[in-house]
Amino acid sequence: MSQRFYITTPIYYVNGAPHIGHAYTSIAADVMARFKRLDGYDVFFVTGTDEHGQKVEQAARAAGLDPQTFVDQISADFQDMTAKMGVSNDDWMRTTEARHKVSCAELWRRIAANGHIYLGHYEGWYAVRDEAFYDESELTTRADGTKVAPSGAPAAWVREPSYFFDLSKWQDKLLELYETHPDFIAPTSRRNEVTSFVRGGLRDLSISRTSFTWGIPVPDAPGHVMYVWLDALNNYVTACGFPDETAARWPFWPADVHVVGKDIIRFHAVYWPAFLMAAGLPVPKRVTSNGWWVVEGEKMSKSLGNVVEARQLVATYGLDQVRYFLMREKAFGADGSMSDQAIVSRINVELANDLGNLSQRSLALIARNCDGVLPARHPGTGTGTPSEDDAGMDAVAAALPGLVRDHLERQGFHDALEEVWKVIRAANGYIDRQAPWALNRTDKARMGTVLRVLVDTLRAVATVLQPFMPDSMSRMLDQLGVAADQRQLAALAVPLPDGITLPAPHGVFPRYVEPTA
Ligand code: ME8
Repeated sequence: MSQRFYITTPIYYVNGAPHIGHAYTSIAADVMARFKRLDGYDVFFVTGTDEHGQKVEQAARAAGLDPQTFVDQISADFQDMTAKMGVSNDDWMRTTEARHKVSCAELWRRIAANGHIYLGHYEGWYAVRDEAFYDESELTTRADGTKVAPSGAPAAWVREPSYFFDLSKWQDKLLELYETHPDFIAPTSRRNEVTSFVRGGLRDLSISRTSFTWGIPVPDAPGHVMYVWLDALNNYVTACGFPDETAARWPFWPADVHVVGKDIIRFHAVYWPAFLMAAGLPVPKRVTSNGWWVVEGEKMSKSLGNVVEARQLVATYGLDQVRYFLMREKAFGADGSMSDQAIVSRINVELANDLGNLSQRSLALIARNCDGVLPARHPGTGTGTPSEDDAGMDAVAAALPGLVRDHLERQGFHDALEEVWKVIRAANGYIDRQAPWALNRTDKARMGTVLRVLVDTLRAVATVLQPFMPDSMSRMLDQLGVAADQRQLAALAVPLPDGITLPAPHGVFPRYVEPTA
């Protein structure tokens, strides 16, 4: 039986419309999920929406809608965006679903039964925008006297009866987890940040609210709804069928990777494993955090009017082009800035020129000079015999899947693409040196061998690029004569049959030309 792999994205707040930041995290998780499927894993990939809490309740009120109607609309919009980004999720989790309410009530009961919940009174600072509690020491005071969290969210003083989780008792266990599982938090900078936060001491956490009602009721405690982060984090086990441990998907827990933005690492790497340990459940294997996208150097904000809508970007540049840009332009954990100029340059230089032209040039020569029949490598001695240059090209292509796998294991999307482009650049060097167009007149056997080396290289390239650009690579593999059931990484070990007829080639990546007004 194949190995299992469970990957998640954050579930997104439905207080506003989706934008490119949400799309980015989901596409990154999608590339991982698709790569694992290609590598023979049994994959479970979950994304969805986070629909409870004060922030969502306030947004519904501002829209003049009852919360359920409001969240239904926005969740549907997120789901539409997710599908339009080519995200191949296996489930769509919504925290207002009945299955999730059952799961949360059971998680609460288990944590309580193990003695980790007590009733008290919360008095302190709360930022609704972050749905987070803050210490006075973390806040700054504006000229008008308002307090703001490090994220810039305004904080208000709240005072209400509340249930508490004994987070303060979990410091040693959490530090032991980080110590014994060095890959639990990535990248390293976030790991250090979380470790020092936990070393600094933890306070018990308020996990119920009584001042509003839009949440999951605390079992046997009228008036209390669960803290939205306890509810939200638990979506990851709900999706596996919790609390039904005979559910088909239960064996996927614990998750292999939670992909999250750097803003929410603390919730995933501190609160979440503590809740799970308190409930007697296994903790996830890895929490990996992506950096921030800004637009032409500016933070995206409604007031600046520079919020990039993912579907709009796709309408302008094409889906695979946008997916490629997002994965290529910056390292996953780092921040990066997007601009039209940067996108057009990636499309025209790397996709249209480096890869598109290479494939078009190679395939057009086969169409023209070989009647569209895939040439065999020349078997014996003589003019077509493989050269050192061929062997070098083959070796570079053969090493590619392993290199890409190693980088993706650490969410090194941009390094993986750099490895692919090294091979593409090497192949462009090879075709220029070998000049198969000239060989057509002087040495047909040698031309056949060279074109075959190029097709085999392009096949390796297109195979490993499928998770990044599924549609375009599917078309490229069609043109290379790779059967639909021969597109897994393992299939690269089996050579393409000699003598098959290739379809007429057509360009996969057009250059982007600014539309004339
Ligand atoms: O935090 N650049 O939901 P959320 C990159 N509901 N990524 C960005 C981004 C940007 N500019 N803006 C947003 C929540 N993101 C909670 C999560 S999980 C149990 C609950 C991405 O709608 C990034 O991954 O605020 C970030 O963590 C996520 O969107 C936050 O989405």
